[in-house]
Amino acid sequence: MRLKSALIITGLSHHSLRASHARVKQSKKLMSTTWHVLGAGSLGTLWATRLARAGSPVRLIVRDAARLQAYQAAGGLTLVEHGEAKTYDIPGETADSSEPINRLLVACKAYDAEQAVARLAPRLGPNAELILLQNGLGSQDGVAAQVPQARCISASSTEGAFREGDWRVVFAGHGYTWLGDAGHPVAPIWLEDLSAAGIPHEWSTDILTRLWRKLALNCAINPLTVLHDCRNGGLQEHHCEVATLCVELSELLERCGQPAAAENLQQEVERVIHATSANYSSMYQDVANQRRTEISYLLGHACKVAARHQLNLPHLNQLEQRLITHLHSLGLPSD
Ligand code: NAD
Ligand code: KPL
Repeated sequence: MRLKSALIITGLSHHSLRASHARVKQSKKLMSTTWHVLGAGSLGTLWATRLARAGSPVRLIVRDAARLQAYQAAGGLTLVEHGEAKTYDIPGETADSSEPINRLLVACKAYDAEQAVARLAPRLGPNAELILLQNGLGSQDGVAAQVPQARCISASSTEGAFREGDWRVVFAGHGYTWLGDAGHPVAPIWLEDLSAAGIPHEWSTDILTRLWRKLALNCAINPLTVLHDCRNGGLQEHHCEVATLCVELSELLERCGQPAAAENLQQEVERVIHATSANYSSMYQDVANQRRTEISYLLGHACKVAARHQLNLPHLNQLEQRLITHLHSLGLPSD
């Protein structure tokens, strides 16, 4: 009714209104900085499709020419949301393309990030910004060292997505993404692209604390779900083991200048175990699917930092050894 009266007042027809919306979207596309998305996996697809849907210019960077050919044959990226699939014909390219990159969303796994970004470094513009979606810690510093001229923004996300097939991703869990730059507290203007795309987010001035807190949660839960072969809820039967790890993780967080990340850690771990009791942890899923885990950027990173601080954390070290042995027994890498 309101639209109808607006059309009468402005003298516009439905057709010309639609055409003018399309023109606004098109001119937004022409004016805005392109989002280059590296990695057509779960999170890369989740971000690329929502940004493209909102009219932001997006280009997808895939591994090589063969993948590019396969992508083009598929006709775009498909996002399945609330059971409904929609395909977005986002232009694709490889790292060898020549177009400069000013905004890069790094959406590969932590163990691929440094090398993938190094290949793109020659294409980065003088004010380039990188958004790093990797879980855990360690890869962000590795990436930043490859591109000292660029601004690197880290992200910590509770959104969930999984690949249903090539170029097809299911939006499985609504959540939130915190973004921040430990060296520079001012928020970038492109956060408005995220709002327009309906990507729930918040600028964080303590992103390192958030990343450490998430890392600690992952260290207390994920390896044990693999070793006990259980869902997150199964850890309720291993209460003492979880509690002992939380004590050591809190000690580590305090020692490396992250006391806020240590606050009520055990309580938070127990809350997450309860709230996600029916789920399998991401590490459990990686192992079950014979995929490489991000161990080096989670438990491995925690143990490495503890050693650097000459902090003795026997249970955490023992957990790492048990996990490495288990991964080797399955023929999976432990780095
Ligand atoms: P994924 O394996 O689904 O996707 C990664 C993609 O990157 C793959 O398609 C891979 O081929 C591609 N890739 C790797 N190297 C590349 C290169 N050099 N050039 C082009 N493409 C390359 O991984 P994901 O689940 O999207 O996870 C990405 C990161 O986000 C991880 O650190 C993960 O822990 C984190 N994360 C994921 C979720 C989730 O729900 N999937 C949630 C929160 C955090
Ligand atoms: O983030 C997680 C994961 O599985 O990676 C939770 C659910 C918090 C368990 O550590």
